[in-house]
Amino acid sequence: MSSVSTCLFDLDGVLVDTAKYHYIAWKRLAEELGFSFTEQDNERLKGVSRMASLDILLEIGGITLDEHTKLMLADKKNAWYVEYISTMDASEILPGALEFIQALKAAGIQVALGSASKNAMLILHNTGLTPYFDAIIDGTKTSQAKPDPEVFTMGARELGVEPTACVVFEDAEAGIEAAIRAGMRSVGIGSPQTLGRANLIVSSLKDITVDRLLTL
Ligand code: B16
Ligand code: MG
Repeated sequence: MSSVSTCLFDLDGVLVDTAKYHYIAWKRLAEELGFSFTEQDNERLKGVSRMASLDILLEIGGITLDEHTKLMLADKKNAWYVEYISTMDASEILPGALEFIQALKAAGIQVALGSASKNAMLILHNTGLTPYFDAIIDGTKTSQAKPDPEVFTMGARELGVEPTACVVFEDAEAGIEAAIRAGMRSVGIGSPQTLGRANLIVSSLKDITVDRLLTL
C-alpha cells in the first residue's frame, strides 16, 4: 500500500449528474431522426465520447450517415446540451462530492479532473467547483477515450506525481479499466456488477472518508 497524493475524478456520474441532460439532448436528436431513444439506451453512452455516442445512437436507429452529416448532428446535439447545462448550479453537485473534495484539500491531497467531456470547464464553472482543481484534463486535451489510460496519466504527469500515488474515482466500467491500465488504484461509484475491478465500491461520495481512502 503506497500513500495517496492525488485523487482524479471523473465528472459525469461522480461529481454531477449530467447524464440526464445528455439523455434529453440525444433523445431530441433521435426523435428528429424518426426513432425513439430510451433511458436504458442512454446507459450505453455513459463515459463514451460524443462521436462514439452518436455512432451508438445511429446504430440503435438503424441509420448510416456520412462523416460530414454526423459532425453536423453531433454539433446540433451539443448545442442543445450546452443550453441545458447553462442553468446548472451548485445544487446539482452529487451528494457528498463537495464535502469529500474539501476534506481532501484540507488533508493536503491534490485534486484533478479526468473527464471525456469537452464541456467540463463550463460544468465546473457553473457548479462553483473550478477553484478546487489542481489540474483539469478533459475531452479538449485528450485524443484517446477511456478505457485508454491517457486522461489519467496526463493528470498525473501535469501534477508531477507517480501513478502509484493516485486514486481514480469513476462510475463507468471503462473508467475503472483506464485507471488499472494507468497503474492507479480506483474507487467505483455505483454497482459492484459493473465496477467489480475497482479497489473499493461505494454508492456515492457520501460513503467515503479520507481515512478510508488512505487504507486502499
Ligand atoms: P461532451 P465523463 C462523459 O463524461 C459522459 O459520461 C458521456 O456521456 C459524454 O458523451 C462524454 O462525457 C462527452 O461529453 O459531449 O460534453 O464532450 O463521464 O467522462 O465525465
Ligand atoms: Mg462518468
